[in-house]
Amino acid sequence: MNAGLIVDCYIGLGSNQAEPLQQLNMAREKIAALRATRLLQSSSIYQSEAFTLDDEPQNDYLNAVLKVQTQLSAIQLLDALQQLENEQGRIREKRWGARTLDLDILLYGDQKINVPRLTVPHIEMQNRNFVLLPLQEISPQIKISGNVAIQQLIENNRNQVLQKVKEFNGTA
Ligand code: A4P
Ligand code: MG
Repeated sequence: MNAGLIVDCYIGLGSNQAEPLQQLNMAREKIAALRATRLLQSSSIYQSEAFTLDDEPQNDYLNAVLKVQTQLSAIQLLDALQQLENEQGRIREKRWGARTLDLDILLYGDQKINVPRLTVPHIEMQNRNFVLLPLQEISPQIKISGNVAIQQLIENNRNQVLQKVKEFNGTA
C-alpha cells in the first residue's frame, strides 16, 4: 500500500457496553497500528447520555475523536474499522442500540462520499456534540457541512451536555 494519496481523516469512537474506557483505549491502539495509517491526534474522552430512538434505557456513552493520516481508500478504511468493531464484540441489533464499539468515519480529507455503505461527512455529525466537542478539541479551526464554524454547530446543540472524563492512556 504505497500508491494511495495521503489523506487526513477523522474517526469518531463510541462505546456504552463492556468497559467502555477499555474499549476506546483498545480501539485507539488498533487504529494506530492499521496498515498505511498513522495516528496524529487524540481528543480527550467525553461522557454523555445516550441518544436513543426509543424509551429503552441505555448506559451513558464514552466518545472520542482521532485524527489519522492514511493511504487507505475510504472503503478500505471502513472495512478495517468494521473489522475492529467485530473483533471487539460488536453485535448489531437495532439502529442506535447499545454497543461495545462504534467507529464512524467523520471526515475523509475534504471529500464528499455517498455510496450505499458510506456517507462522508458523517450524516449526523453536525447534530451531535459528542462528536463536535472532541473534534473541536483537536481541530478548532475545522469547518464542516457548508463551511460553518464548529463552534456555531456546538452552540446549536447547546442542550446536549458532555463531561470530559479523562485522556487516553499514554496520550501524547
Ligand atoms: N455507514 C455509512 N456512513 C458511514 C460512516 N461515515 N462511517 C454505514 C461509518 N459507517 C458508515 O452503521 C450502519 C452502517 O452505516 C454501516 O454498515 C456502514 O456501512 P452501524 O455502526 O452498523 O449502525 P448504527 O451505529 O446502529 O447506526 P448509525 O446510524 O451509524 O448510528 P450512529 O449514528 O453511529 O449512532 N449516544 C451517545 N451519547 N453517544 C454515541 O456515540 N451513538 C449512537 C449510534 C446512538 N446514540 C449515541 C451514540
Ligand atoms: Mg456507526
